[in-house]
Amino acid sequence: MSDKGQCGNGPHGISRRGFITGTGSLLGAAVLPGQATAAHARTRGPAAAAATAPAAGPIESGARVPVLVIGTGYGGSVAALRLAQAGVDVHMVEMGMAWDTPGPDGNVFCNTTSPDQRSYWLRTKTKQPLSNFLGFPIDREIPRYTGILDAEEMGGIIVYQGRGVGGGSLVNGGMAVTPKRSDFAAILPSVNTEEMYSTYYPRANAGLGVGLVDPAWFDTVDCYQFARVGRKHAQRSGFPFVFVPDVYDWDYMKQEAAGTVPKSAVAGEILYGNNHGKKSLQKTYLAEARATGRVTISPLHKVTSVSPAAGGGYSVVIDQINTSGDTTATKTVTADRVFFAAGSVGTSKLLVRLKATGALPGLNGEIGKGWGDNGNVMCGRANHIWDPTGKVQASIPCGGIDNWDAGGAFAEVAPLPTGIETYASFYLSITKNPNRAEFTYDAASGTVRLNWQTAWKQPSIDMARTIFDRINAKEGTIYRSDLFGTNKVWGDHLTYHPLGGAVLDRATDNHGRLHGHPGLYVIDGALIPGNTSVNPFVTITALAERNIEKIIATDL
Ligand code: FAE
Repeated sequence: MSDKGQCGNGPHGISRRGFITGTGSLLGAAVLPGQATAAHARTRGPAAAAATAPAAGPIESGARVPVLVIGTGYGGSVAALRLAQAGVDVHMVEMGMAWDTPGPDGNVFCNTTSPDQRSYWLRTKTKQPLSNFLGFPIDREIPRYTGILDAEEMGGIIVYQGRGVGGGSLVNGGMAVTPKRSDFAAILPSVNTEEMYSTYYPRANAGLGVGLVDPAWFDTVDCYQFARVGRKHAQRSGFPFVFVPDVYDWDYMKQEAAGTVPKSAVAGEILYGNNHGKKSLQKTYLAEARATGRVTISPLHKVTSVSPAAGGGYSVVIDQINTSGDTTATKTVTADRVFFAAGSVGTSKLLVRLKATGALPGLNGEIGKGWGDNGNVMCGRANHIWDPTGKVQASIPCGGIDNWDAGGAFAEVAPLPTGIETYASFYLSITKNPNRAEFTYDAASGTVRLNWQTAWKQPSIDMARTIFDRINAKEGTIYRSDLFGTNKVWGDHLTYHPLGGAVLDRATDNHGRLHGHPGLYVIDGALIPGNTSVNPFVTITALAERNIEKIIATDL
């Protein structure tokens, strides 16, 4: 692609300077986007080059678009790609940054062990999921910036979410798990399970680039010693250990371990982005969507309102923000159709406020309901000195302990990539926690609240204990109590997997069409009623594939 094609005036007359402003470049005008894109593409391959090719530029006030998608995570990316392939022009609006330009250190993303301004969304101090080590707090001060990971405090729970073009795919562990059929059928009974498993899960897995670790390599490599210890302890207590697929490029990781390419997972990169190796949405669905020439993206733009427009369609109000989070412009555009893909919390907060304030009066009473944390709970175990877990740990988990049927918990054997030997085994459990919370609008403060209570994690703790109490008894080991505070065993204050708030077949019809307002759709994790029994993004993607196919066939 020529320099002009990448950075010159686009079809809508957007200038090079306009593109830099719109994307929230890390270097501002110091590095031209063409240079940065080329350098970045060299390290990430051709698909990445397509993904980072600039779109036409940020949306302009007064524009009219056929389809506007709010958010660029899994649901939004699937919708954009399939609509574009069907010949529809799509504009995506994303509140986070583009994450396509290296910072002064030459990297787009900062490392987990040295968080800087790029790490957190508008915070002056990091809010690390593991807040302590040996009981000491490890959070540090950072400049306030539109960083990549949002630790959103919603009353009784901190909800971690990715912010930027690619949504959660920028920060997550890439664990790409298809649930067991029977579990899916119980969670979403209105959806045809046969169709999901024969068509949409395979389509999602192919689109995401899902692959499995090579078991022979896993058995020998240093960076998965922690996972082999996890497997040994699980099996000795009679629990099945299962390999879990991932979107990380396993061949690349082999080369990292061999020292022949720049390290990412093996260097502990994960929470604040992976500079190499991970097939985030920027490299898969969004790269394909952009390659159609029909999809444009406005980063650092936040949707604040959607309401019926006088002449038909919907009037969408968008705040353009700078990297300090300040609004620099407020734009109003009109869209024939709007897809809510702002993530479970983002979509729920918007819809609850729009219903309560009368902007979308036709929404039904199910809006804001059915929210769950996918039963997330974390814990660590202290191993004996003869069971070291390794100084170098690949940040990408690749296995889990399945006690879902007997004890209601599926636990991923997670890394603790500190760079030193900790003798700790660390786990994120996904449990069958039945508690569900509701978002409500507080008119006095103009904010949306979630009524989740920290105590509602107790069922998750009990279910996780069905695994770890038995392993500790068998191994003669104990829980670590220094990772989430002093004398605190359970990481029960957070979730990585928010789900629900605009549940399928309740707040919407059986394909995500919002009741009461034709042309408005929900297509993200908000559709799923609080739990997927495993890590959720493959299910979010597969459901989006199913719904968008129907919507394209019948509504457009
Ligand atoms: P999501 O990916 O969150 O995208 C929503 C997008 O909308 C974001 O980019 C927002 O910035 C943007 N947005 C929100 N509000 C607005 C607004 N008003 N205007 C404009 N833009 C807006 O939604 N899942 C797995 O399956 N496997 C894993 O290994 C895994 N690990 C995780 C690790 C971490 C640390 C975290 C935080 C999550 C992890 N997840 C994992 C969860 C997964 O990333 C999440 O379920 C999906 O990203 C949700 O997809 P959605 O499309 O619903």
